[in-house]
Amino acid sequence: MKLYQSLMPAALLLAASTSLSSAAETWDMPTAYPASNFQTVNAQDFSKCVATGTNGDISIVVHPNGSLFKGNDIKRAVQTGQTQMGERLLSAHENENALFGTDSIPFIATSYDDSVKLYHAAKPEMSKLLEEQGIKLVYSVPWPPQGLFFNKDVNSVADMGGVKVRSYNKATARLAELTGMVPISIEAAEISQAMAAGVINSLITSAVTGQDSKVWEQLTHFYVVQAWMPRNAVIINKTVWDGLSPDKQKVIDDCAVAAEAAGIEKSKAANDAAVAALKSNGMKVLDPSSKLAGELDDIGAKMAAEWVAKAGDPGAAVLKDFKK
Ligand code: PCA
Repeated sequence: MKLYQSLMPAALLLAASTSLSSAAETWDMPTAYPASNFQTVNAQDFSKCVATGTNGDISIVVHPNGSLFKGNDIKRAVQTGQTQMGERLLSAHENENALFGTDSIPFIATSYDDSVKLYHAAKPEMSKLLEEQGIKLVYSVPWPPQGLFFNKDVNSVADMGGVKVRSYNKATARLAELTGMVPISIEAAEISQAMAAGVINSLITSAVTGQDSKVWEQLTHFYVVQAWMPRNAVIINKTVWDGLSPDKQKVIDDCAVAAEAAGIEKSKAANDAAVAALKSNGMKVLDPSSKLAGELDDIGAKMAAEWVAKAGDPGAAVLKDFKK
């Protein structure tokens, strides 16, 4: 009787602590792009992978299209713990540190293979920067190469003068300046509205974001200039991460590796489908004239030099590693 009595609370305690440590948690994951976009579909697949791997202990709810936080607010929301996770275009934070803009240096990495190589060269330094901000980098997936959308023939930089273009990071804004365009910062979720209202009449983005924005309703030309391949990064609040058991951290790491590989394939397929959609909706999909391509090359070289000057030794080390 005595033994039974003394064992009982321990057993109850154990049961209670077991159910506590395996209590199901629900996390938020805001993103800035539509539910049907390949980045979002990939994030949903990642969420399923984590749910399966943790036997339902961690459910990640993806909130697409800026519905929970606007793109520009997602990184800070993760950093301050307003959300556990989030997906963000890190190059939009190049003003904090040039390293965040590594993927948007013009004409450096314009193929998927090179994008992966550049990412791996930049990742250690970028992860360190993020950790200092209380954020852990989980995975990252490149957008398709960036092109130029207009509502007219553009055969040289002179034809771009005065055009109002949507910018989404420092590189898009700088490219606009150097080509005589007027950059206007607009969230992806608001592009269609801004085009319809005449706030912008040009985009620097992928065929995919052009398709997502039904760009053919206002614009007519897509120039395949392959400027760069910016990346979205899925990030997690470091305190949340540090509070996880090693088993759960491993599930997330494994799902992240799978998401990076699958994301690249989704990005390629989405680009092909988007180019087809632009054409079938009557848009001209064109290579730039040799004059335009040459002028953009010169501007790209200037921007790359500016980036190197800003990024200093860590930036030079990243590019050296990428080129070897
Ligand atoms: N789409 C995103 C980033 C790059 C891209 O292709 C956007 O335009 O916001």
